[in-house]
Amino acid sequence: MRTKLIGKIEFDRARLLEDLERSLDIRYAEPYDEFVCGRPWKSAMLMAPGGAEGGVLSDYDHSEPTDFTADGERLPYVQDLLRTYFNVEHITFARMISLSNSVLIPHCDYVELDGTSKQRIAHRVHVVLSTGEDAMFNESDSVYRMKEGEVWFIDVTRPHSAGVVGDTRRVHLLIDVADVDAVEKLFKFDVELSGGIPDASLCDRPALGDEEREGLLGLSSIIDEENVMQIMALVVKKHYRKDGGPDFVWSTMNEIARRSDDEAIVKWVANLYQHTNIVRSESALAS
Ligand code: YCP
Ligand code: CO
Repeated sequence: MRTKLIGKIEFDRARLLEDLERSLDIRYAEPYDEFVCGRPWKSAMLMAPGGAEGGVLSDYDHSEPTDFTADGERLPYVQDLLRTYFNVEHITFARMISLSNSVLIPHCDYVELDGTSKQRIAHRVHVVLSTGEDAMFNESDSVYRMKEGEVWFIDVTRPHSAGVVGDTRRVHLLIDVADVDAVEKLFKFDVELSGGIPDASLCDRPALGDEEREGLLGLSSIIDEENVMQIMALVVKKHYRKDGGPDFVWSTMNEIARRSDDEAIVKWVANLYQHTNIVRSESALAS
């Protein structure tokens, strides 16, 4: 499913705020740290097969119907939202994601999955519970904002990244749903699918100036294996605010690496790209 806006949910703000407050006490997992430049990407599993604990790639008994986990039980309003607006029988996983002061490396997901898993989590839906001006999303060369209450399909097979370039605690529900013959069956609200990312959601980004570009490329003189993730963070953050042209992040990182004349850095960047965009295997980063 290509990325698109599905519709909008009206929240009961008082109840939402109560759950957001409660969610501060959850012990989040912090997976995918190799994708993260900044503070951790925090994830709490709220629904899973049999209500069992674990991450998306854990070994679940998929014959069990999806149910709320212990963390899911702690958030009564979020539970209500899921039951009221979704046909929960199609949900495989629902997670609460919290992000602040952090950007993710542009990457593709599902690359590690086989055919059966892809059926179970055929579509990725985001529900925006809490966000701000400094919270953005990137897909290919576009940067856009999902607003509070909006429900989106995200095509995670395309290069994408999330970023919160300030202090906002951005909280989304991430819902993985099984393949169905008609997407309307997934939802219990008025679905009005946009064609692609609506223009109104796109961020207006001025073109990156020549001096800024040279400044970034000049990081080649200081890049080393200890600061390469910080340099990645600078490049990704710049991408959220300025339009640097096609494939800005990876072409800039490759050029910084090339100019550094450091074989180890060139390899490091190439391996990171492989791991995050092409094949996901634990050994890809080790070499
Ligand atoms: C996502 N993909 O795009 C996740 C974040 C890395 C893998 C962490 O939401
Ligand atoms: Co992703």
